[in-house]
Amino acid sequence: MERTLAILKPDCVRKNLIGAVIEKIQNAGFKVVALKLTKLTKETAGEFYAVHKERPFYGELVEFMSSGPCVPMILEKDNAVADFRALIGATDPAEAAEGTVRKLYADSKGENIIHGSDSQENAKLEGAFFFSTEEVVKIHA
Ligand code: 3AN
Repeated sequence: MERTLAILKPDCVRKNLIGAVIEKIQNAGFKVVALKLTKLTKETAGEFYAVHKERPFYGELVEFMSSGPCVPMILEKDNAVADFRALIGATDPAEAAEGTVRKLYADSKGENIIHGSDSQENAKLEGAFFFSTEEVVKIHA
């Protein structure tokens, strides 16, 4: 069983779409094994997106990700990383496939509703960024 780290971004929370997006995720076969509502500071958002530090949109991304509460989750499923990336769609909602979360709900490349880890290695690092070992359930009914 593989795991990935998802974040319902501040635009998702502001638009009252937490339930709708989680329903879609669960209907696609993902089990939620950790979940919280939290708010990143500019410092923690900057740390999370440190790999994008040199990108022109870094400042905007840090501002946005610290602009309101978000919902990080660890999700479990066979082939979780790739299957979740397929479920959320391309970074730019205009390019995202029909029926994907970003196509349905996102406004722009910057405010694109949801994050999904891009590799198993990053899924582990990102999961540990938000959750302690005790916060991840061991057995899921
Ligand atoms: P993804 O989230 O699809 O893996 P990345 O890793 O290329 O996309 O980018 C990380 C985040 O940076 C995206 N989720 C998006 O919020 C933001 N981002 C990416 N490209 C742009 C851009 N051109 N303008 C503004 N924000 C961007």
